[in-house]
Amino acid sequence: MPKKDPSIKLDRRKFLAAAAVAGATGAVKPAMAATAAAPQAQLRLPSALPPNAHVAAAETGTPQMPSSNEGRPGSDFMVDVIKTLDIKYLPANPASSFRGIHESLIDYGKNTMPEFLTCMHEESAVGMCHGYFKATGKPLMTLVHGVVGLQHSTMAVYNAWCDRVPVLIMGGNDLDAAHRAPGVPTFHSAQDINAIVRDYTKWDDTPVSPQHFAQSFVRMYKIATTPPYGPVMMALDGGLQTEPIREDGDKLYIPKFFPAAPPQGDSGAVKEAARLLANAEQPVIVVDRVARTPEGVTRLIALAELLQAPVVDQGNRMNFPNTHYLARPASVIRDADVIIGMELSDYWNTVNGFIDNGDEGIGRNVTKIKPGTKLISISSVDLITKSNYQDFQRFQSIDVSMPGDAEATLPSLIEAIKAALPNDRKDAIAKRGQSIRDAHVKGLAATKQAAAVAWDASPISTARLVTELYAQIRDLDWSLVSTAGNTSNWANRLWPIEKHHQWLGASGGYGVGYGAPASVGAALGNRDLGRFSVSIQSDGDLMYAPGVLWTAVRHKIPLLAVMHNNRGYHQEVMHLQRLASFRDRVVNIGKDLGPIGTSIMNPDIEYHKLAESMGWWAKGPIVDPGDLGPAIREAVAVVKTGQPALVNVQTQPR
Ligand SMILES: Cc1ncc(C[n+]2csc(CCOP(=O)(O)OP(=O)(O)O)c2C)c(N)n1
Ligand SMILES: [Mg+2]
Repeated sequence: MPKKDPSIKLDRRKFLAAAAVAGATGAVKPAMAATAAAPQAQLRLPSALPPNAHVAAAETGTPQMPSSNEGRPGSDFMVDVIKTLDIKYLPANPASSFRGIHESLIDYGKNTMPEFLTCMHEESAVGMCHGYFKATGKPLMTLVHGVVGLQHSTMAVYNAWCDRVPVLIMGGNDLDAAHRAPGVPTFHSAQDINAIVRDYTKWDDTPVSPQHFAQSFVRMYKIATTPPYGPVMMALDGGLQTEPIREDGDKLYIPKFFPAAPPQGDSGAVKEAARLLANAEQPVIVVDRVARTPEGVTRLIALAELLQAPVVDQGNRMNFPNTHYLARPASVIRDADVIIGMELSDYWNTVNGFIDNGDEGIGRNVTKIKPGTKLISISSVDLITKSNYQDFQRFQSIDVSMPGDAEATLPSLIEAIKAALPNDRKDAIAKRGQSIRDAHVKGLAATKQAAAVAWDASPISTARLVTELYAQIRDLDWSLVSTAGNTSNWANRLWPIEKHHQWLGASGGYGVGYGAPASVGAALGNRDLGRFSVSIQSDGDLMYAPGVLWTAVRHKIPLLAVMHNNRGYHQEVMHLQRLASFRDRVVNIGKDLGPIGTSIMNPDIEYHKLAESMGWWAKGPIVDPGDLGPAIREAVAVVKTGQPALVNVQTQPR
């Protein structure tokens, strides 16, 4: 290609700047018209001079156009790279720092694979990616505005990190200080935007050439989707997106992606763990995020049945059917002589109890297990610990510790246990199973009895809320995508949860505001898989970023959201009440039901109207428990037509 005359470029830029000024302010037009109409001598000076290009850019924040539009834009090649990976959607809030790739995605890429979904907050976009992955096992990508958009997204990124969920985040950034536009685009640029999320992402990069982008995009996809999964970050320079590609004789290529095999526990340690488990009198299996896939559930059932050992499911995924006779509550660990913990986010807190406030007001801990109990761990979390954020929890000494992925290690562990099981113990093991079966049946009866307490209360009891809800969805291929707020875990205790997609787990980092966006993201995934999505939506959680309700309607995402509207931040109510009692004081409730700063009432928020205003079918407030079943039935019928529906239910605190 012949080299361009730089003076021509300059003229073109000047022309564009003038055009931008005319378009943005209208201030130049009259002066220009005057120039055209009147001879030089009669030119009257305006009372205020029109802004020059520099001032106009600073005032309007209109970023510069690229130096040339000849040749292939870098961002078109980026789209080619992105399309080699199986990324179906791109939930994002728009921003100029990624306008290059945005334009390429929707025009050159025809807005498919990925399809842009309009979000109203970057936290909602990442939360949607988070929920979508848990429903489908496929990662999504998002684009955020460098600095401010990324700052908005951070809590959701932290939740994904703690929950071990891959999210591909790309942030626009204008790195070149000599060329970026002054004013807003410069406020929104940083030397290293990735630093904002570096402590809670698995990897990040800032590519400086199209080829670098291709390598790094495939690399970030691979890192994010290799267990332990996690969010990854890429800063996308504005110039790299918008400038035409100069190939300099080298042909660009796109590396092929092959998934990596997950890491397994060391074979010697697996044998040692098997020996301990096979010879244990009372082995207990504790699981948290074991089942990355439905296969994980099958493998866990095989392990539990082989050992006839109780399984305590800490519930950050659906790991084990709660209808299985070996499903037991956490209290069973007190009798254990061997405990195997798999993908536990908090091993210390599994075997120790922490009493808030305690005798001295600073917390007290008690052991929950017998002295001498052997502890085994398989966890991939050991492979990605970082220093700053304390999600690794208190240190727990472990007898046999295997950094590795539990689901992937289960087949070799099962084989090793089969080989280690002494023949003369087989009867004792079968007997152990029978006594656990009896305890399971008794436990279920006790749970049902507890659920009946205050059945007719108004506001409505949380047990009744989830029971009425289940009655309306039981015959569908339902998926409980989120339970925001605290409904005393009733859904997981009362609903038969047997399939992997029937319970997607919680936020990971306990950052409130996850429930609404994650449930919309999960519902999107479930929509394409033909499942019926249901969420229990708390009031506090919804109000962090309710704009995601609009996204659900705009993109035709069916979801049944039944509200646990206890008109407050009840978790915080309890913290303050408890601490005030400890200090021999009565907590100040002002004119509300909860301590000052914890109520969401006076006025009560009309969530049904909020949802309606964004196009949802909605009903409420439901105060009489007798009205609940019929209202949910109506909502189910609406969701079956492909729309979201919300039922606003006033509930007991938890
Ligand atoms: C981003 C964020 N802000 C504040 C908190 C502290 N917090 C923990 S639970 C909670 C209450 C949430 O209210 P809601 O979702 O209505 O649930 P409820 O406790 O009422 O069931 C709050 C504010 C948090 N965990 N995350
Ligand atoms: Mg609440």
